[in-house]
Amino acid sequence: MEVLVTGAAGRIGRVLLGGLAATGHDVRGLDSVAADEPWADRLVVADLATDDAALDAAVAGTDAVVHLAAIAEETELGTALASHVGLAHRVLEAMRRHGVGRIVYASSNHAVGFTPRQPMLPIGTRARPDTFYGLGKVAGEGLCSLYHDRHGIAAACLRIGSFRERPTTRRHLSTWLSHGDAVRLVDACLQAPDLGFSVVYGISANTRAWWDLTSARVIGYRPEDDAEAWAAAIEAVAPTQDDELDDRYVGGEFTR
Ligand code: 15L
Repeated sequence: MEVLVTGAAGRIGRVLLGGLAATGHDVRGLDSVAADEPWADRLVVADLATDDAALDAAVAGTDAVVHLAAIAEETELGTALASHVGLAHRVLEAMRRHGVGRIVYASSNHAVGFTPRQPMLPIGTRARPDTFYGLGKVAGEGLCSLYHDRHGIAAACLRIGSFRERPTTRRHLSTWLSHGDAVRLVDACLQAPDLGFSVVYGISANTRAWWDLTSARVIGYRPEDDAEAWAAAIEAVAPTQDDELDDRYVGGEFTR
């Protein structure tokens, strides 16, 4: 498929650009900053927030957009809404103009972060954002739902956990998303024949997972990694007071 990745020079974008290309997709990227990577020639450097011409040129002719571009941390409310809803709106409008029928939207586990920890959290649990960042992601998911219902754009909203090369904290033993599984998850969203509108948790096959991966498996996600391989090393260090506080809610440190 021809795929545009926004935020391609970011932490997740860099992995996806290489990973999706390796699985056979024809991938291009858009970001406001350059990346010194082997695929730099496929990255357009432009400001998604203001550059209509660059956005139109990047979206035209693609089969799907993976929309990652956003500020991936807590900000004040106006900035969060501009980042998580405003940018997504610009992307969805460009997709509508150019007849692009599928979006993969980088949401976050922080959309439900103030949910108390429990053995297995279904995807249908009510939104419980833990920050303005999480609230922006809830609203971004709502925007994808609107464009699905109003314009027929298929959408996968990924409530991404802890995207890291490897897990490093106790919480990561449950929330880790490996680089390889991130590529597998996005690839499944791109290829699912009946995607419709879908919200899924984005984590690896962690033994201690507390987010239910059923909706992700339905669209074809087959995770291969498990944070448990690092459990002994992580648990060899005594838990800190922060670890204990982070245990109360699924959003961990964002709820402190
Ligand atoms: C996120 O959504 C953040 O962007 C990332 O920095 C991590 O904090 C992650 O969630 C997490 O919950 O570990």
